[in-house]
Amino acid sequence: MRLDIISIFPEYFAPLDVSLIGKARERGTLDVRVHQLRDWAHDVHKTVDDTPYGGGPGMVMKPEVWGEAIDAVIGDGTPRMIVPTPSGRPFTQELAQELAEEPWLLFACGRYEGIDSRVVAEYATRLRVDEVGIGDYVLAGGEVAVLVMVEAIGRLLPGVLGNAQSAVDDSFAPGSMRNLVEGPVYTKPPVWRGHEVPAVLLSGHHGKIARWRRDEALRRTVANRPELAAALDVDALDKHDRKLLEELSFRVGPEDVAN
Ligand code: 6GU
Repeated sequence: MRLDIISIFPEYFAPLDVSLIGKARERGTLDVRVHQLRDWAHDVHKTVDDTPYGGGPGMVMKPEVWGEAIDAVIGDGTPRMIVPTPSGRPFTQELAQELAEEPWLLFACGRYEGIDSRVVAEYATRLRVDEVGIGDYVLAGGEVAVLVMVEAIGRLLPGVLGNAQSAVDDSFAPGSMRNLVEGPVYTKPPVWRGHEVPAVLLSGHHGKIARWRRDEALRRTVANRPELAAALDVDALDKHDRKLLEELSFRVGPEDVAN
């Protein structure tokens, strides 16, 4: 997969040299190219922003600089373009999976109040363009969001994870224990500072271990992600699951209307 990133802070992407993603780059599974947007600004100050039409706070990134940068980076190619912004569609495991199947991605990182909207309008006539956000909070710029997305996408590429099952078991992976987060994990020693590893995990009884793991996943989902638990498919739950949810006084389904 080829990955181009345009930003006024290329230094933000140093972490892509390490760990799984760094190894994938060394092997050639990932071809990451980070570009300095200011290379396409022509005035002495390398200006990339200007005041917003209509007034208001902050600055907006200029379309001409972005246009030249994107044209130079893509040539006559047609990458899928991602514009990180808190107002974008949510980045989910499903979108990560979809993007992992693309041969070429281009990330256009905005700072300040964002990029002049005509840039997306222009490239949407030629490329598939998505504005994407990573959660309901506001970052100072798209760079960290792109690191998040690249890591989520990169680990799904063939051969990037040592153990292919790791991605299959992910909390939000399609078809896993869908809509359940993962439960707790333990390693040696069996007792640490008086805390014991749950005995069932040492029992060697695979059926009981699987059941226990599912129970713990359900408990944690109810505690930490009640909106996911509420959306569980009742028909996909067995008697044991239902009993556990009953014990937790948790009702699957939409919240009752106030009465
Ligand atoms: Cl993609 N960018 C910024 N600046 N803030 C965000 C975001 C992106 N996603 C969530 N918050």
